[in-house]
Amino acid sequence: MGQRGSTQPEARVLLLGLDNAGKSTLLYKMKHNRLVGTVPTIGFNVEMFDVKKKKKNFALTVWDVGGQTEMRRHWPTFHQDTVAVVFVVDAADRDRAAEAKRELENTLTSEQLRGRPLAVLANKQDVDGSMTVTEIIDSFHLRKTCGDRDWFAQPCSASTGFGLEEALKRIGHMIKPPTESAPNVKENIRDTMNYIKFKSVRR
Ligand SMILES: Nc1nc2c(ncn2[C@@H]2O[C@H](COP(=O)(O)OP(=O)(O)OP(=O)(O)O)[C@@H](O)[C@H]2O)c(=O)[nH]1
Ligand SMILES: [Mg+2]
Repeated sequence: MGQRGSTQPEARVLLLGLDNAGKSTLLYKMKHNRLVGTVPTIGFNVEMFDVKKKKKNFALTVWDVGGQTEMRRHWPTFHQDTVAVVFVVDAADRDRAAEAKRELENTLTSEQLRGRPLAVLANKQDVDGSMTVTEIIDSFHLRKTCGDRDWFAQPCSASTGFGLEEALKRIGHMIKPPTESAPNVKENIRDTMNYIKFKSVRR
């Protein structure tokens, strides 16, 4: 993360989804346009994207949190100050669709995420026989589950890059720019680290 953007106000986006969904692959492909070999995330990764909206420059920080079962209980620690959720689904893994649906629904019950916009990314579209976006919208009952919040679902492939630029653009459209007085990226990341440490010590 460079110094250049570190004094910009931050809008935080949370990247969630089951283990193996492709979150980290997607994050690095979006950031560096490179396919990076990943290992299961224990903890989180964070990357920053410069965004301009309504003549305001701000930093979109994307927080990619590990999706393994034992990591999921830490997800709520990241809810505070999140302006939008991006939920990544492994569209090639039909056997785990019900589990992904359950975790998404669970996440959306969070008080801290109430009314926050949601993007559902149907990843691994390069794999033959992957679930289509329509299948995911229907089988996850997304229209009902999302209720009044802004949301969209989009096909993508973190491996090939298909759909990622559009997804980032749509996420940018969906969120409100942070106010000038919002904490900057550096302060926010430091505060979040302290908050996470505090939570884990108290657990
Ligand atoms: N074919 C294909 N494979 C993908 C795609 N995206 C990710 N993968 C593969 O899926 C596996 C898991 O990817 P990760 O990015 O590590 O998954 P993750 O969601 O970060 O997993 P956790 O960190 O455990 O939560 C890796 O072998 C990736 O190469 C994709 O779009 N297509
Ligand atoms: Mg990961």
